[in-house]
Amino acid sequence: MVGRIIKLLAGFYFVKTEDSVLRCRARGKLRAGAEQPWVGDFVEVVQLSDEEGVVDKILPRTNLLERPTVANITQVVVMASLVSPSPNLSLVDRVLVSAEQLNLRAVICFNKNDLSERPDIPAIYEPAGYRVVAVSVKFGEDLEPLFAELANQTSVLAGQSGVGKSSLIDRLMPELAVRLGEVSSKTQHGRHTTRHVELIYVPEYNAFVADTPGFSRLELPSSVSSQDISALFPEMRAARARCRFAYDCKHHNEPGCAVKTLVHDGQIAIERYNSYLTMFEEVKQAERGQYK
Ligand SMILES: Nc1nc2c(ncn2[C@@H]2O[C@H](COP(=O)(O)OP(=O)(O)OP(=O)(O)O)[C@@H](O)[C@H]2O)c(=O)[nH]1
Ligand SMILES: [Mg+2]
Ligand SMILES: [Zn+2]
Repeated sequence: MVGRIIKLLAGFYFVKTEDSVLRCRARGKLRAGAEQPWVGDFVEVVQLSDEEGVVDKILPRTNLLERPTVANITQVVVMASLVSPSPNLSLVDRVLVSAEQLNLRAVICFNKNDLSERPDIPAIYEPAGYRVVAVSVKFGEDLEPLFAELANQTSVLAGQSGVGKSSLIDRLMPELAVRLGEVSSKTQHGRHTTRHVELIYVPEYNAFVADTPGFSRLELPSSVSSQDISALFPEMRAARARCRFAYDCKHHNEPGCAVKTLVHDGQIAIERYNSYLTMFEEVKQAERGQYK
Protein backbone atom coordinates (compact mmCIF):
# COMPACT_ATOMS: atom_id res chain seq x y z
CA MET A 1 0.00 0.00 0.00
CA VAL A 2 1.01 3.61 -0.44
CA GLY A 3 1.68 6.04 2.40
CA ARG A 4 3.64 9.15 3.29
CA ILE A 5 6.57 9.34 5.69
CA ILE A 6 5.68 11.77 8.47
CA LYS A 7 8.56 11.19 10.89
CA LEU A 8 12.02 9.66 11.00
CA LEU A 9 13.13 8.70 14.48
CA ALA A 10 15.87 6.34 15.73
CA GLY A 11 16.04 4.52 12.40
CA PHE A 12 12.28 4.06 12.15
CA TYR A 13 10.09 5.62 9.50
CA PHE A 14 6.57 6.51 10.57
CA VAL A 15 4.35 6.12 7.54
CA LYS A 16 0.86 7.53 7.42
CA THR A 17 -1.41 5.33 5.33
CA GLU A 18 -5.08 5.92 4.71
CA ASP A 19 -6.17 4.46 8.02
CA SER A 20 -3.18 4.25 10.36
CA VAL A 21 0.43 5.15 11.05
CA LEU A 22 2.88 2.28 10.63
CA ARG A 23 6.30 2.11 12.25
CA CYS A 24 8.64 0.87 9.54
CA ARG A 25 12.19 -0.08 8.76
CA ALA A 26 13.42 0.58 5.24
CA ARG A 27 14.59 -2.25 3.00
CA GLY A 28 18.40 -2.48 2.97
CA LYS A 29 18.67 -1.20 -0.58
CA LEU A 30 16.98 2.05 0.47
CA ARG A 31 19.47 3.25 3.03
CA ALA A 32 22.00 5.41 1.26
CA GLY A 33 22.35 8.39 -1.06
CA ALA A 34 19.52 9.36 -3.39
CA GLU A 35 17.75 6.17 -2.43
CA GLN A 36 17.40 7.21 1.17
CA PRO A 37 13.81 7.93 2.19
CA TRP A 38 13.07 11.28 3.85
CA VAL A 39 10.12 12.80 5.64
CA GLY A 40 7.58 13.84 3.00
CA ASP A 41 8.33 10.94 0.68
CA PHE A 42 5.45 8.94 -0.71
CA VAL A 43 6.38 5.30 -0.33
CA GLU A 44 5.15 1.79 -0.92
CA VAL A 45 4.93 -0.14 2.33
CA VAL A 46 4.34 -3.77 3.10
CA GLN A 47 2.28 -4.07 6.25
CA LEU A 48 3.58 -6.63 8.78
CA SER A 49 1.12 -6.09 11.64
CA ASP A 50 -1.38 -3.50 12.87
CA GLU A 51 1.49 -1.19 13.77
CA GLU A 52 4.47 -2.27 11.73
CA GLY A 53 5.62 -2.37 8.16
CA VAL A 54 8.55 -2.17 5.77
CA VAL A 55 9.27 0.67 3.37
CA ASP A 56 9.74 -1.07 0.05
CA LYS A 57 10.00 1.68 -2.53
CA ILE A 58 10.19 5.48 -2.76
CA LEU A 59 7.74 6.92 -5.28
CA PRO A 60 9.12 9.64 -7.60
CA ARG A 61 9.85 12.94 -5.82
CA THR A 62 8.95 16.38 -7.05
CA ASN A 63 11.66 17.98 -4.90
CA LEU A 64 13.84 17.59 -1.83
CA LEU A 65 14.57 20.64 0.30
CA GLU A 66 18.03 20.22 1.78
CA ARG A 67 17.56 22.10 5.01
CA PRO A 68 15.32 21.32 6.73
CA THR A 69 15.27 18.04 4.78
CA VAL A 70 11.74 17.35 3.56
CA ALA A 71 10.56 15.85 0.27
CA ASN A 72 7.64 16.77 -1.99
CA ILE A 73 6.86 20.16 -0.55
CA THR A 74 4.87 22.85 -2.30
CA GLN A 75 5.92 25.85 -0.23
CA VAL A 76 8.26 27.15 2.41
CA VAL A 77 6.93 29.20 5.30
CA VAL A 78 9.84 31.27 6.58
CA MET A 79 9.23 32.09 10.22
CA ALA A 80 10.94 34.83 12.16
CA SER A 81 9.99 36.59 15.34
CA LEU A 82 9.83 40.35 15.81
CA VAL A 83 11.37 40.14 19.28
CA SER A 84 13.09 37.43 21.33
CA PRO A 85 14.81 36.26 19.20
CA SER A 86 15.10 39.47 17.20
CA PRO A 87 14.51 39.04 13.48
CA ASN A 88 17.45 37.60 11.56
CA LEU A 89 16.66 39.00 8.11
CA SER A 90 19.83 37.63 6.61
CA LEU A 91 18.62 34.15 7.53
CA VAL A 92 15.16 34.92 6.13
CA ASP A 93 16.76 35.96 2.83
CA ARG A 94 18.84 32.80 2.67
CA VAL A 95 15.80 30.61 3.15
CA LEU A 96 14.01 32.59 0.44
CA VAL A 97 16.91 32.15 -2.00
CA SER A 98 16.96 28.39 -1.30
CA ALA A 99 13.22 28.23 -1.98
CA GLU A 100 13.56 30.21 -5.23
CA GLN A 101 16.30 27.86 -6.38
CA LEU A 102 13.79 24.99 -6.11
CA ASN A 103 11.02 27.10 -7.68
CA LEU A 104 9.00 26.88 -4.49
CA ARG A 105 6.38 29.34 -3.32
CA ALA A 106 7.36 31.14 -0.14
CA VAL A 107 5.33 32.82 2.59
CA ILE A 108 6.97 34.92 5.29
CA CYS A 109 5.53 34.90 8.79
CA PHE A 110 6.67 37.39 11.43
CA ASN A 111 5.52 36.20 14.84
CA LYS A 112 5.24 37.72 18.34
CA ASN A 113 3.42 40.77 17.06
CA ASP A 114 2.02 41.08 20.60
CA LEU A 115 5.47 42.04 21.91
CA SER A 116 6.26 44.61 19.26
CA GLU A 117 4.66 45.86 16.08
CA ARG A 118 7.11 46.55 13.29
CA PRO A 119 5.14 47.62 10.20
CA ASP A 120 8.47 48.51 8.58
CA ILE A 121 9.58 44.87 8.38
CA PRO A 122 6.85 43.34 6.18
CA ALA A 123 7.34 46.30 3.82
CA ILE A 124 10.87 45.08 3.03
CA TYR A 125 9.44 41.99 1.33
CA GLU A 126 6.44 43.42 -0.44
CA PRO A 127 8.28 44.66 -3.58
CA ALA A 128 9.42 41.05 -4.09
CA GLY A 129 5.79 39.92 -4.21
CA TYR A 130 6.06 37.59 -1.23
CA ARG A 131 3.03 37.10 0.93
CA VAL A 132 3.98 38.47 4.35
CA VAL A 133 1.95 38.06 7.51
CA ALA A 134 2.54 39.46 10.99
CA VAL A 135 0.87 37.39 13.69
CA SER A 136 0.79 36.50 17.32
CA VAL A 137 0.60 32.73 17.50
CA LYS A 138 0.45 32.84 21.28
CA PHE A 139 -2.61 35.09 21.39
CA GLY A 140 -4.17 33.75 18.20
CA GLU A 141 -4.02 37.11 16.43
CA ASP A 142 -4.25 37.44 12.64
CA LEU A 143 -3.81 33.73 11.99
CA GLU A 144 -6.63 33.28 9.47
CA PRO A 145 -4.70 34.65 6.44
CA LEU A 146 -1.79 32.40 7.36
CA PHE A 147 -3.99 29.31 7.67
CA ALA A 148 -5.53 30.17 4.30
CA GLU A 149 -2.01 30.08 2.79
CA LEU A 150 -1.44 26.63 4.29
CA ALA A 151 -4.62 25.10 2.89
CA ASN A 152 -4.11 22.36 0.30
CA GLN A 153 -0.32 22.68 0.46
CA THR A 154 2.63 20.78 1.90
CA SER A 155 4.48 23.48 3.82
CA VAL A 156 7.75 23.46 5.66
CA LEU A 157 8.13 25.81 8.62
CA ALA A 158 11.70 27.06 8.52
CA GLY A 159 13.42 29.46 10.87
CA GLN A 160 15.47 30.12 13.96
CA SER A 161 14.91 28.36 17.24
CA GLY A 162 12.29 30.00 19.45
CA VAL A 163 10.36 31.85 16.74
CA GLY A 164 7.19 29.84 17.36
CA LYS A 165 7.10 27.07 14.73
CA SER A 166 5.88 24.40 17.13
CA SER A 167 3.49 26.90 18.72
CA LEU A 168 1.93 27.38 15.29
CA ILE A 169 1.49 23.62 14.88
CA ASP A 170 -0.10 23.60 18.31
CA ARG A 171 -2.59 26.25 17.16
CA LEU A 172 -3.43 24.25 14.06
CA MET A 173 -3.86 20.99 15.96
CA PRO A 174 -4.46 21.67 19.66
CA GLU A 175 -5.24 17.99 20.23
CA LEU A 176 -1.62 17.08 19.41
CA ALA A 177 -0.34 19.07 22.42
CA VAL A 178 3.13 19.71 21.05
CA ARG A 179 5.50 20.42 23.89
CA LEU A 180 6.69 24.01 23.88
CA GLY A 181 9.22 25.76 26.02
CA GLU A 182 10.05 29.24 27.18
CA VAL A 183 12.93 30.79 25.28
CA SER A 184 15.96 30.60 27.53
CA SER A 185 17.66 33.97 27.72
CA LYS A 186 21.02 32.23 27.62
CA THR A 187 20.70 30.05 24.55
CA GLN A 188 17.62 31.58 22.92
CA HIS A 189 16.40 28.01 22.49
CA GLY A 190 13.03 26.87 23.69
CA ARG A 191 13.20 24.43 26.56
CA HIS A 192 11.35 21.96 24.37
CA THR A 193 13.26 22.80 21.27
CA THR A 194 12.25 20.58 18.36
CA ARG A 195 14.80 17.90 17.46
CA HIS A 196 13.12 16.12 14.55
CA VAL A 197 11.28 16.96 11.41
CA GLU A 198 7.65 15.96 11.72
CA LEU A 199 4.98 16.29 9.09
CA ILE A 200 1.55 16.96 10.50
CA TYR A 201 -1.67 16.50 8.57
CA VAL A 202 -4.35 19.07 9.36
CA PRO A 203 -7.68 17.75 8.03
CA GLU A 204 -9.47 21.08 8.56
CA TYR A 205 -7.30 22.69 5.86
CA ASN A 206 -6.27 19.55 3.98
CA ALA A 207 -2.76 20.73 4.74
CA PHE A 208 0.51 18.96 5.48
CA VAL A 209 2.77 21.15 7.62
CA ALA A 210 6.29 20.18 8.69
CA ASP A 211 7.56 21.27 12.08
CA THR A 212 11.36 21.34 12.01
CA PRO A 213 14.30 22.04 14.32
CA GLY A 214 15.40 25.69 14.33
CA PHE A 215 18.70 26.73 12.77
CA SER A 216 20.66 29.96 12.84
CA ARG A 217 23.00 29.47 9.87
CA LEU A 218 22.19 28.34 6.36
CA GLU A 219 24.62 27.60 3.55
CA LEU A 220 23.35 28.48 0.12
CA PRO A 221 22.73 25.47 -2.13
CA SER A 222 25.90 24.62 -4.08
CA SER A 223 23.94 24.92 -7.33
CA VAL A 224 23.60 28.72 -6.87
CA SER A 225 26.11 30.62 -9.03
CA SER A 226 27.23 34.23 -8.62
CA GLN A 227 25.90 35.08 -12.06
CA ASP A 228 22.43 33.71 -11.29
CA ILE A 229 21.93 34.79 -7.71
CA SER A 230 20.20 38.07 -8.54
CA ALA A 231 17.57 36.04 -10.41
CA LEU A 232 16.72 34.44 -7.06
CA PHE A 233 15.59 37.83 -5.75
CA PRO A 234 12.19 38.24 -7.47
CA GLU A 235 12.28 42.04 -7.27
CA MET A 236 15.61 42.07 -9.15
CA ARG A 237 14.87 39.35 -11.66
CA ALA A 238 13.10 41.37 -14.33
CA ALA A 239 15.37 44.42 -14.02
CA ARG A 240 18.51 42.46 -14.89
CA ALA A 241 17.83 42.47 -18.61
CA ARG A 242 17.75 46.28 -18.55
CA CYS A 243 21.22 46.73 -17.01
CA ARG A 244 23.71 48.12 -19.54
CA PHE A 245 25.89 45.02 -19.11
CA ALA A 246 22.76 42.85 -18.94
CA TYR A 247 23.49 39.46 -17.34
CA ASP A 248 27.16 40.36 -16.78
CA CYS A 249 26.15 43.18 -14.44
CA LYS A 250 26.91 42.44 -10.80
CA HIS A 251 24.61 45.32 -9.75
CA HIS A 252 27.40 46.73 -7.69
CA ASN A 253 29.18 49.76 -9.20
CA GLU A 254 28.49 49.24 -12.89
CA PRO A 255 27.18 52.18 -14.91
CA GLY A 256 23.61 51.95 -16.18
CA CYS A 257 22.54 49.36 -13.62
CA ALA A 258 18.74 49.01 -13.56
CA VAL A 259 18.80 47.20 -10.22
CA LYS A 260 20.62 50.07 -8.51
CA THR A 261 18.09 52.50 -9.97
CA LEU A 262 15.28 50.50 -8.36
CA VAL A 263 17.13 50.53 -5.02
CA HIS A 264 17.56 54.27 -5.35
CA ASP A 265 13.85 54.72 -6.11
CA GLY A 266 12.85 52.57 -3.13
CA GLN A 267 11.39 49.80 -5.29
CA ILE A 268 13.95 47.34 -3.97
CA ALA A 269 14.49 47.50 -0.20
CA ILE A 270 18.01 48.42 0.81
CA GLU A 271 18.06 45.48 3.25
CA ARG A 272 17.35 43.05 0.42
CA TYR A 273 19.95 44.67 -1.81
CA ASN A 274 22.58 44.43 0.93
CA SER A 275 21.66 40.77 1.46
CA TYR A 276 22.16 40.22 -2.25
CA LEU A 277 25.64 41.81 -2.15
CA THR A 278 26.67 39.68 0.84
CA MET A 279 25.46 36.46 -0.77
CA PHE A 280 27.03 37.40 -4.12
CA GLU A 281 30.44 37.86 -2.44
CA GLU A 282 30.06 34.59 -0.57
CA VAL A 283 29.22 32.60 -3.70
CA LYS A 284 32.01 34.35 -5.61
CA GLN A 285 34.52 33.37 -2.92
CA ALA A 286 33.39 29.76 -3.10
CA GLU A 287 33.73 29.80 -6.90
CA ARG A 288 37.27 31.24 -6.66
CA GLY A 289 38.15 28.43 -4.24
CA GLN A 290 36.87 25.85 -6.71
CA TYR A 291 38.96 27.07 -9.65
CA LYS A 292 42.24 27.40 -7.79
N1 LIG B 1 4.98 36.56 23.19
C1 LIG B 1 4.86 35.55 22.34
N2 LIG B 1 5.50 34.39 22.57
C2 LIG B 1 5.35 33.39 21.69
C3 LIG B 1 4.53 33.53 20.53
N3 LIG B 1 4.58 32.37 19.84
C4 LIG B 1 5.40 31.54 20.52
N4 LIG B 1 5.86 32.14 21.64
C5 LIG B 1 6.76 31.57 22.67
O1 LIG B 1 8.06 31.38 22.13
C6 LIG B 1 8.68 30.25 22.74
C7 LIG B 1 9.25 29.32 21.69
O2 LIG B 1 8.21 28.80 20.91
P1 LIG B 1 8.35 27.44 20.08
O3 LIG B 1 7.07 27.26 19.37
O4 LIG B 1 8.84 26.33 20.94
O5 LIG B 1 9.52 27.85 19.03
P2 LIG B 1 10.13 26.95 17.86
O6 LIG B 1 10.26 27.82 16.67
O7 LIG B 1 9.37 25.71 17.71
O8 LIG B 1 11.61 26.63 18.42
P3 LIG B 1 12.57 25.36 18.06
O9 LIG B 1 11.75 24.12 18.18
O10 LIG B 1 13.68 25.44 19.06
O11 LIG B 1 13.06 25.57 16.65
C8 LIG B 1 7.61 29.61 23.62
O12 LIG B 1 7.83 30.06 24.95
C9 LIG B 1 6.32 30.18 23.09
O13 LIG B 1 5.31 30.24 24.07
C10 LIG B 1 3.85 34.76 20.34
O14 LIG B 1 3.10 34.97 19.38
N5 LIG B 1 4.06 35.73 21.26
MG1 LIG C 1 9.84 23.75 17.81
ZN1 LIG D 1 22.79 45.77 -12.75
